Amino acid sequence: MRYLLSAILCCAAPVAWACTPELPASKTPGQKPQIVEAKQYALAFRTQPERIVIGQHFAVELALCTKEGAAAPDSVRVDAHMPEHRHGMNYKTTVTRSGVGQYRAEGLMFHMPGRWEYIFEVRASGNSGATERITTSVVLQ
Ligand SMILES: [Cu+2]
Repeated sequence: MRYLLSAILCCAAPVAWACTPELPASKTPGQKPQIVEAKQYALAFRTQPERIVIGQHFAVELALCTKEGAAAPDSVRVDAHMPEHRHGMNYKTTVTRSGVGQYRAEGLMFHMPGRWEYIFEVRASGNSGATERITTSVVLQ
């Protein structure tokens, strides 16, 4: 009995806290989303087109799932900047909700090579209005 209980404790806890963001299949065959684990959410995103071209607009499709104990997302803002150069993009993005926990950001453009950092700012639903900033970066040659 004691043996059984410890087995349950060991393996049940991580499962309860994890979640998997559901992103619909990409229009680009074989394109895998990038997953970013944050404190309150897990984020899956991909770009469209898959290959980012310097100086050309692209879109980001993303999905969020809410970890246990956190509030569901209310809205998401998507931005990007170059931390080493201390500048952002020359365009603002517009984000539309495309499903439950699913969003599409349009109007991104990386105008020079180097390291760009995506900033996903997730505002929680409910009265708290708390936000979580999720970042991840990509290097453009
Ligand atoms: Cu720059």
